[in-house]
Amino acid sequence: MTNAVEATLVLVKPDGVRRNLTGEVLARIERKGYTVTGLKMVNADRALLEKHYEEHIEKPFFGALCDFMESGPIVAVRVEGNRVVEGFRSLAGETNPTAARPGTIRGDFGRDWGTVAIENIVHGSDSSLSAERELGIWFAE
Ligand SMILES: Nc1nc2c(ncn2[C@@H]2O[C@H](COP(=O)(O)OP(=O)(O)OP(=O)(O)O)[C@@H](O)[C@H]2O)c(=O)[nH]1
Ligand SMILES: [Mg+2]
Repeated sequence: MTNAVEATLVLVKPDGVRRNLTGEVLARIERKGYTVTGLKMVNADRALLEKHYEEHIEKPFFGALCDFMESGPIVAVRVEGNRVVEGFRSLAGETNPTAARPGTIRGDFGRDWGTVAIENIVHGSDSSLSAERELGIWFAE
């Protein structure tokens, strides 16, 4: 763990965009003191998602995860700050929104909806290596 300025990839997933939570997510990032340095709306296709979620391709939920991520536009955000990778994961909360603590994005706005794919509003890179890789995918020129 270093304390240098770093960047992370945040995605407001289709459920977050549909529920008009994009502004809420951006506000929490900014109020925490992180800086938004890139922002775009993307309709992800399967090829993009296979790159993004390559670690999950063999998982039984992968098809449902892709269907969910293709179900509407995604807002991709590049965020900068000291230890922002860890910091945003902390703002997001646990993967499962039922278990995520109140005060986190997933804990305050998410719940289980009975769907195969867990709808949990946001994605945040899980390491600075993942962040570099994922930013290259979503913000490639
Ligand atoms: N149905 C189901 N979906 C899962 C499971 N594990 C992960 N997922 C889905 O796959 C996504 C990626 O999983 P992970 O990378 O392990 O979780 P995460 O890092 O908290 O979530 P992301 O920020 O989206 O990468 C999750 O956000 C869920 O939508 C699972 O056990 N069952
Ligand atoms: Mg992940």
